[in-house]
Formats: sequence, C-alpha cells, structure tokens
Amino acid sequence: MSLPDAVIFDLATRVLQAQDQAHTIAKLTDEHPQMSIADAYRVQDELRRRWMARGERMVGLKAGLTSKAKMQQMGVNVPSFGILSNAMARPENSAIAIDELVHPRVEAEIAFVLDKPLAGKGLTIDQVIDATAYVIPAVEVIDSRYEKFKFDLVSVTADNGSSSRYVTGGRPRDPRELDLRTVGVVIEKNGEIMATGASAAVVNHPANAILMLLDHLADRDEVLPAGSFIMTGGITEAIAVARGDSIVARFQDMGSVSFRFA
Ligand code: OOG
Ligand code: MG
Repeated sequence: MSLPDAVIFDLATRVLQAQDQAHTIAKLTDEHPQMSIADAYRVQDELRRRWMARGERMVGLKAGLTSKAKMQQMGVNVPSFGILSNAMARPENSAIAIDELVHPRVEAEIAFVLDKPLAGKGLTIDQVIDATAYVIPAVEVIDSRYEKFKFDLVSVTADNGSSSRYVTGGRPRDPRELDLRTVGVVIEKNGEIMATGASAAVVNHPANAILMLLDHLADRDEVLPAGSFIMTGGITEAIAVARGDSIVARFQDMGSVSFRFA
C-alpha cells in the first residue's frame, strides 16, 4: 500500500524545510515504517515540483551509493538516485557557506554530460559513451538531513540522496580518449590525503551507474534528455568537512576540483 498523497506532500514539506534551514529531522521511516522506495521517489517528485515552482532549473540526476566504499560507509547496499538543480551548483575555487549545511561530507565523482538522449533498459556502456559529449571531474557535497547522518534506503531517497551542493572543474574530456575504469582519484583536505581510489569502484565502470539510472527511469517512464548532467557516485568513502577546510580532488588525466568551506 502506498502512502496517501497528503502524507507524501507533508513529508516533502518536512524534508524541504530541513534542507533549506539546515536542520536535522528523524528518519521518515521512524514514523512511516511501511513507506516504500516508490513512496520515497514520490517525495522527490514533490521536491522537484516545489523547486521548479520557485524558479530553479533541473540540470540532471545523480546516482549514489554506487561504490562498495560508499555502501559500507552508509550501511546501504542498493543505489539511490536523486535530482540535481542549478541551485546546488557552486563555482570552482569558491567558498561554500557551511552555515547552510548540517554535517557536510565531500565525494569525488565522474560526471557525464550528454549530447544525445538516452532512454530504456538493456543499453550498453558503449551506447552511454556514444551519447556523451564529455566527462568532467566533480565533487559532490552531501549533507544528510537525518540525525548523525544515519538512514535507510527509503529515508535517504526521500531526502534526494543527501544532495546539497556540487562543484565541477578540471578538464572536460572526451570519454573515448580515456579508460574510464582506471581513472585514479585523490581527495585532499587541507593538503592532507584523505582518500584514494580508482573509477572502477563505481559498479566496475561509472557508465554502469548511468545504465542503472536508466533502468530506474524506464520504470517511471522517464528519460535522460540531451544536455543532462549526471553524477555517477562517490568513488571513495565520503570525507567529513568543517568551516575553513580546503578541498582538492585530483583526477588522473582530468585535472582537479578545488574549493573551500567558509
Ligand atoms: C547518500 C548519497 C550517496 C554517493 O555518491 O554515493 C552519494 C549518502 O551517502 O548520504 O551521493
Ligand atoms: Mg554522490
């Protein structure tokens, strides 16, 4: 049984307020243990409607919990997808206001920008590459609205996969010129190396995260239009940050992404 529309609406209000005002809320499943993954995506749909109603533009989608490091860190073993709005984007080398966030963490991810639409199930990595204009280094700032950053798959999905900010940078690359399984990544905080990884950590190839996203979208009769920006998920575990921290994520052959928290 899915939750009534009025409950979904109320949960979206609760999540949106927590996101906008940077405060925590109890896991939604504490109050609604019967809530399903489909209900959680209905909350996301309602968030999207409200973002668009206040003038935000949807720029793309993200896949999260796509690497073992992330799954182990969060105790969830199924990917969660989320929506990216232009209001979450921050420029490279900027200062991200930490007062607008609860307990942020950073993740290094490979992002894809499509120049052809993608839709349907059973596509291949080559078809994803063929539809890709370029790949670009990205750092996602995730910020769960749940207490102690603890959640289950349903609750995190309703919180739009903990999305809060993202920064792209470095060098856009043609994916045909790289081996996207073996891109090495180093995350530094204040000059100290905090995590290292290789892009195959994301479901063997980051394009596989897009195939999983397409599967999910096909079930909802949705597609990835040309121009979509897609983040494929943290390659390593996420790193907690505080005011004053400087972040540099270095991507082999793709350049680096730098910013700080103020
Ligand atoms: C959920 C979001 C995970 C990723 O890249 O794995 C995510 C979370 O860990 O809070 O964005
Ligand atoms: Mg992420």
